[in-house]
Amino acid sequence: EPLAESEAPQARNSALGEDALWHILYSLGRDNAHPDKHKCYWGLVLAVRDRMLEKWASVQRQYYENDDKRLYYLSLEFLPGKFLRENLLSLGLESEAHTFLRKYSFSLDQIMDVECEPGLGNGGLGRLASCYMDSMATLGLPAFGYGIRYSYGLFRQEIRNGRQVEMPDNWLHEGNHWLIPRPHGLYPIRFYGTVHEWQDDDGTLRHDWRGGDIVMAMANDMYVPGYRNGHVNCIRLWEARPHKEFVLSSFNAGDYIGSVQEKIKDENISMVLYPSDDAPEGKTLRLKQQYFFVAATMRDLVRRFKKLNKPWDQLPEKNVVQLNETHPSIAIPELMRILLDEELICWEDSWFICQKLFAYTNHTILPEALETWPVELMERLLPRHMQIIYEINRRFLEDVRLHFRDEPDLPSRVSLISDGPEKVVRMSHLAIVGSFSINGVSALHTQILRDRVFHDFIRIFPDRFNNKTNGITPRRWLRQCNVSLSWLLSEHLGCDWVTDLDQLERIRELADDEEFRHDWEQCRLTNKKRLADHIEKRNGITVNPHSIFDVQAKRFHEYKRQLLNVLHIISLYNHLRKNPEVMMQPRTFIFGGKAAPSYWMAKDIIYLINCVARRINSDPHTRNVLKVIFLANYNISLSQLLVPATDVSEQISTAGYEASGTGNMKFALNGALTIGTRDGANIEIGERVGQDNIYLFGLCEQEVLDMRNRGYDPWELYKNDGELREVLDMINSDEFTPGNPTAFSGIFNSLLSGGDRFMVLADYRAYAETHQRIAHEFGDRELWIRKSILNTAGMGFFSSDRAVREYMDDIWGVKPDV
Ligand code: 26W
Repeated sequence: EPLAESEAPQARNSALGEDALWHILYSLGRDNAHPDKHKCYWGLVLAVRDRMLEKWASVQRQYYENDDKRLYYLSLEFLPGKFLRENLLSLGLESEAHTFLRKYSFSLDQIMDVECEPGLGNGGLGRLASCYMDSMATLGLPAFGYGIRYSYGLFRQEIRNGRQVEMPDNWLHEGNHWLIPRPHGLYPIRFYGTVHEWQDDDGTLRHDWRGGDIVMAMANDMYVPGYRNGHVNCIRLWEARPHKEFVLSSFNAGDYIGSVQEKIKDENISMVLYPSDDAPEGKTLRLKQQYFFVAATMRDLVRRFKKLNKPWDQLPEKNVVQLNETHPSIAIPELMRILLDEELICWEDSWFICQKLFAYTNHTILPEALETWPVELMERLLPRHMQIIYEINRRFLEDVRLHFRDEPDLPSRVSLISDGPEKVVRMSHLAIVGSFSINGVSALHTQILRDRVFHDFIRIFPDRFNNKTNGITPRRWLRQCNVSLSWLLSEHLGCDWVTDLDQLERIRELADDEEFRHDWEQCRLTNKKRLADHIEKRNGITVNPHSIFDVQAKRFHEYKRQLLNVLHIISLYNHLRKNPEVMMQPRTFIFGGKAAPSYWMAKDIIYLINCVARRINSDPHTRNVLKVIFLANYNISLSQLLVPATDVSEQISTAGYEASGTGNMKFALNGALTIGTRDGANIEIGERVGQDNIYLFGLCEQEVLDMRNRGYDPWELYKNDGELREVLDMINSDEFTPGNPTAFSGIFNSLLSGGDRFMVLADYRAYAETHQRIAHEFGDRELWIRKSILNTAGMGFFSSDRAVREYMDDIWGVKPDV
């Protein structure tokens, strides 16, 4: 244990292990005489949880006593990863846990195998939410995460015959003691129904939303301890339950079994996470999920505020709501409905409160990912909200017409409702109009929002837009996942870097120290061997831990260009076959990631990688220098294994498309060198680690636009670049799928006749040349390790502690309460 255990006295005096044994018997009802690893795991969980709950309860009391302003972080996705190790670390209980486990001859690693990981998110956006929750607790902020307790998280990915197969992720099948259900005080949530108008005594028109279906929202709480500061926050995940009175209606209707079944369907709302992170599915169930969790959350917020007995105009002084993407933006009309219809506050005051309460983060500029909902659906499911949205829009457009008299087209461009063949509500416009802050997630991304995506709104609300470059938590993404490097860092820096990542700057000078470089390389090798063992076990393939570990791990999407990576691998393979005598730097290319189940092109790319891998890995001519590995079911746990073992991190999206990226930060923080485009946060990583220590290549965002405007013809590149043509022709033949020459014609066509929307071929040559440089420089061990150290040294800025502090100071106005 390189880091000091918490000095703070534990409220619980008994040893952790004693408590674990106690829980095995009295909470789990199992014999605790000779606990196996499952019992040890569950016992430990409960013992750790006790300690967390004590702190949580006192922190909640403190929030009321100090009348703190509260932050509500609303997100349809969270990806916390496994809890046990993280919570032990944060609470300073690691060595106590080791002592307990040693008695029964288990290691913490073995015990962690028992835990399953909550996959309550798709990728970047959900993981960011979890990193931020960690930082908020570590900074001691009065913060509350809110989301959905999906019964099934993101599908488990299996690879069968080279193709992705989706399996259900029944993560709760054994129960989960990290999650505490709160079956008392459920909230009723309404859907459908009608709006009744009436006049009150002084003639004001009032609205009442009545009838329809009621679904109950039950809280499940997940706890987030700060790092050794005694602070514990909570993420409240809503679960749908049938209304308790349903039996009565079925009785009246006569069809008992039928009505019960009907009502059980209500639970479907929180059944499963939508597995798409590109194009939203315009499905009723998805909108129901959004409204369900938002309505329950706003109930919680209003309930807590009412306890304070303060006038309504102080709601935004005591609360702030951060919307993670537009997914929870129905919160804006929902709060309007509560204020107007239930609290009988006038429109102007209600709107004033709303606009001071909400802040919105945008995470994507892909036009197909911008959320819209058909007016017709919204009118049926949420009739009162649709009325309110129309009224928000009417007043907003009136204002726009007044201020921009000479721009008659502007109102229709910024309207919350778009007139197409089908009228839809543009959720991003709703979020912008209803929020006091709108932020992008990297400098480039925010600039693109200003210049292109939300250009009209910049002129209407110039002060609302701001940048908050993403960050990652150093607790999970260095201290926890890279124990050997953490030891080395703490040996030279002390332990403070864990909560003050700028301290890493101080290892810059050690890059010149030969002994330090040696130790650095040993740490990296240990991690690479661990990954090699895993690959051997999972894929049955032996990889050389001294080869370059080149990793691309992220969701599969055309814009992320896993294709560019495979095209290059195939050309390396061709080169090797043609020149069997040349010496080549041994390389291991590793892929991980899931494709949305309905995204056929992305699934074809996974198939291509697996076919290429099969071919290359079994070719005796190239076996010792080139390996291609696809690791199935990429998730947080697998990421924690990959990140510390990576030499080269692939961040090669078409410039302008990756809002930020956060994987890029994890790899660089652990000493990987990035090969990347000038996209998202890659640009800022380059500025921090130094241009000599990153491999940026290819078209920049402006060049992508220019080239497209000039008329980009991928066939030209096909004709002129023989090496590239050979690779493409192989894909368009049965080379990798013997007997089936059309397996990849979809891919081939998208790159050529389809116009190559993501400019894969345009960047190919620059990419291949950059890889050549990398292979060369990797061979110079002193040079490479130096660069690796300088990457870690420069990454302090990308701590989520920094990011959260910026949100706190510039947007939220909340203060630490520790
Ligand atoms: C409604 C369908 C849908 C679902 C999720 C559309 C879009 C999304 C997310 C915005 C996708 C996402 O995770 N975006 C990623 O967010 C990260 C955190 O800010 C960024 O680092 C990534 O660049 C961005 O792709």
